[in-house]
Amino acid sequence: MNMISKKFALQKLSMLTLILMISSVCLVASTEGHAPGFAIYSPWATTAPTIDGTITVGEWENAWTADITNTGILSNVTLYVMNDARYLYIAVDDKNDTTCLPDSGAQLGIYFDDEPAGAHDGAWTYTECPSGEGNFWLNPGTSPPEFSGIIQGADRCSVVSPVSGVLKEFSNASGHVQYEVAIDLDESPLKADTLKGDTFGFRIYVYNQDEGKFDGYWPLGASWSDPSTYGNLTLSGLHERLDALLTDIETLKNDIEGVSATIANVLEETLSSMESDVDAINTKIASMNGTLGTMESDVETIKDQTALGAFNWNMITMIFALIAAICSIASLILSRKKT
Ligand SMILES: [Ca+2]
Ligand SMILES: [Ca+2]
Ligand SMILES: [Ca+2]
Repeated sequence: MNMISKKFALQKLSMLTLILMISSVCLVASTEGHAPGFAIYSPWATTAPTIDGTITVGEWENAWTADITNTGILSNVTLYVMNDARYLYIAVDDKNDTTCLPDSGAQLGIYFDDEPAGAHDGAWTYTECPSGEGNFWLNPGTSPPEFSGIIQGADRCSVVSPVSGVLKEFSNASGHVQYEVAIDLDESPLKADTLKGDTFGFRIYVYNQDEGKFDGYWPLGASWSDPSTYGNLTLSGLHERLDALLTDIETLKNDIEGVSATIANVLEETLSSMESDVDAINTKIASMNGTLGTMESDVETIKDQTALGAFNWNMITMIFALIAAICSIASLILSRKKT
C-alpha cells in the first residue's frame, strides 16, 4: 500500500469513526424516556367490564386495541386497554392457548415505570425497596396476584403476594385463553391521576405454558430490566370524561326526543279517535233530540185530545142536567094542573 492509499484509508477510518460516534450519541438520545413510537391512549370506559375471564360482545368495544403477537407465533394475540376514574382495565385474547387450568403456568406479566409519582423517567428511580414500580405477575385460578418491585440495578424487591388493588380472572370458556384484569390506580402500586390523565411506562407479556412460548409482547423487543424501552400508556383524564358525558347527554337527548315523538303520535291518534267518538255521540244526541221532539208533539196531541174529551163530557153532562131540570119542571107543572 503506497502513501496516498494509506492516507485515503486513514481518512475513511476517521470518517467511519465519526459516523459511529454520531450514531452512538443518537442511540443514547433515542433510548432516553420511553421507546419512541410505542404509545397507548387508553379510552374512557363508559361501562366497566366484568372481570370474569371472558371477553363478551361489546364489553371491550371502547378499548384501545393492538395486535401484540410475538414473532413466529401463528394466531393473533390482541391487547385491550381502557380506564375509568378508578381502574385501568386490561384484557388479552390469546388464540394460540387453549388450556387455562389453575397452576398451568399461563401467565400475564404487566410492567410499569410510574415513579417518581405522577411522572415517568424511563428508569428504576429508587435505590432501596419498596420501589412502587416494577411488575405484576398474574396466574390462573386462585393464585393471588403478585407484585415485584424493581430498583436500580435492575434489582428486584421481595415479592408482595397477594398485592392489593389488582383483580384478575382468566378463562378458556371461549375456546382459547382470555385474560381480564382491573388495576386500582389508587390502591395498587401502580398509581395514577385520572383527573389529569397521567402517562407512565408500560410493558406486557403473555406466556403460553402449553407451548412454552411467549405468545404476545408489547412493545415488541422491550427489555423488562430497562424501562426506557417500555412504551407510554396515557390514561383518559377529565377531558375524555367530559366528552363521554357529553356523548351520554346527546344520546339521552335523542332518546327523550324519540320518546316525545312517540308520545305526541299516541296523543294525536287518541285525540283523533276521541274526535270521532264525540262526532258519533253528537249524531246520537241529535237523533235523540229528534225523537224527543216527536214525543213532545205526540204528548201535545194527546193533551189536546184529552182536553177536547173533557170538554165534550162536560157538555154532555150539562145537557143531561138541563134535560133533567126541564123534566122536573115539566113534572111539577103537570102535577099542579092536576090539583
Ligand atoms: Ca368479561
Ligand atoms: Ca421510574
Ligand atoms: Ca407507583
